[in-house]
Amino acid sequence: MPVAKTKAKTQSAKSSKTPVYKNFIGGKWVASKTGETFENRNPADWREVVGVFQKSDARDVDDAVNAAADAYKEWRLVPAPKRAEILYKVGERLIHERERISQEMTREMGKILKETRGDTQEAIDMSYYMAGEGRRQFGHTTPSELKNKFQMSVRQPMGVCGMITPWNFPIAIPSWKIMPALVCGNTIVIKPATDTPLSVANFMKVLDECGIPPGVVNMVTGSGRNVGEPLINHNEVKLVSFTGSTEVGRTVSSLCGPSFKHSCLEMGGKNAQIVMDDADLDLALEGALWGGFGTTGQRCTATSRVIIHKKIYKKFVDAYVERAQKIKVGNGLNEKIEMGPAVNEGQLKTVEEYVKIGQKDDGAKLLCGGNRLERGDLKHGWFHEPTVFGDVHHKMRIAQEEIFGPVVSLIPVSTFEEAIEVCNGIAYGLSASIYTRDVNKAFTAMRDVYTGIFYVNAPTIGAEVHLPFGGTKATGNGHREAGQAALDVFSEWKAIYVDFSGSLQKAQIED
Ligand code: UN1
Repeated sequence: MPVAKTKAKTQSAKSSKTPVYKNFIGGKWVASKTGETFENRNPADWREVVGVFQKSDARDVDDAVNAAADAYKEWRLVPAPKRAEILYKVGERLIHERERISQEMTREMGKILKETRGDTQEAIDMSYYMAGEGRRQFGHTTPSELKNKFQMSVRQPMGVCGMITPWNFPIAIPSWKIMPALVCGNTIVIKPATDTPLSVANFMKVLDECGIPPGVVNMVTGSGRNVGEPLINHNEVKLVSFTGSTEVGRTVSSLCGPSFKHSCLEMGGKNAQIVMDDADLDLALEGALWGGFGTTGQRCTATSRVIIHKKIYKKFVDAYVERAQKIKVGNGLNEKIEMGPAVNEGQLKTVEEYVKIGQKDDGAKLLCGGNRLERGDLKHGWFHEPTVFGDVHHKMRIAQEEIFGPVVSLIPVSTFEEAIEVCNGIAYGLSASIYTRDVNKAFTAMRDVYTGIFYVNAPTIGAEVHLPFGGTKATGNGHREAGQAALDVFSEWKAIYVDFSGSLQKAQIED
């Protein structure tokens, strides 16, 4: 996912009605030591300031990490089922607050209400799922090779976890990180994306109201340079969990490397949906449209490539373009709207840049879209037409690089083998899918496509919280979020041996 860029500053004077949000440190809402703030504007209408947030620096990070380190001393000793009781309450409270939180999320980052409700739902699902782990977190017991010796493995928490979260899933992704970290007994400092601090502030408020002890969860808002980096570099931070661009992920990894600090990185994607000649074409069409233009294409899992068998290429492409042109673009608070704006001006410019690259450098065929939308009220937001390129060669830049916007490349192929090769022929490995009625092809693709997530007869988006989420190659560094896999990120195994023989027994040594 590309780096967040700050929104345009066209309205400098703050209205007295604009809410001001503070950092959440040690159970209190506190102003930044810098005394400075930044504005969070609505990408569907940037005349609206959604809120004013703290422009924090390393001093605020230090306060937050110290609060988290202090709280860790007690929190790690709270029995996991008791920790989980708070998580259950959070799930319930989020259900009650879902509508308000989702409306505010649409206002701060633009995706349509149905999707922000889904985003909040993911946080609810994750709260309940990880609450269940309060009574599981299973380890192993196993027989010893020696007499009168007992052995087992247990999970131990790690301490203060630093979290850096993106703007495209403003509450779901923080929940993927916060909930498993909490149930394992860690404490947290989170830096939300500068485009979506309100959703994380809402999450903090819910956690606080549900009885999270002071200091267990802390939020510091501000830039990557002034908050993110000091957080990553802080000695007391034992692990950094990051979701964002591959470029920033590389920096996170290199900052963590020298001290062997753990890092869990979720980064870019360039996901493909394969449509075979025997596919249910209507189903494949619905999937590719939803996967390509849902969330304005701003998902790591977005279907930004559709690999289509030549036999059905023309039929599929005609239908796809016709439908893409009909997508209703506008303010996501209007229930009739199907696609919202880009999150900010920088993101819109990236999309415009790639449209040029597609046409001029790559020489692909622009089949529809390609322009910024500026009619009527849309001129006050960062809107772009759903854009489709046809006859795309898989090596073209638009088919290789993550655009993170409503731009889809349609790639013709002649055989199933070629489809798999093209699907795998990119730097990333997050998600992919195949539409086919041939069970042999489906199973072959399940085996041979090298991604962290794979779908059969479904789009590349829509992962559920109880299965591992993440990818291969430049998408990740070997970790997975969500599911049981998340416990491995937020805890460390300890193997425990208890010798009750009363004598020195030497493992592996013959007497
Ligand atoms: C992302 O794209 O950054 O699988 C997260 C999905 C969602 C999560 C996407 N549940 O599409």
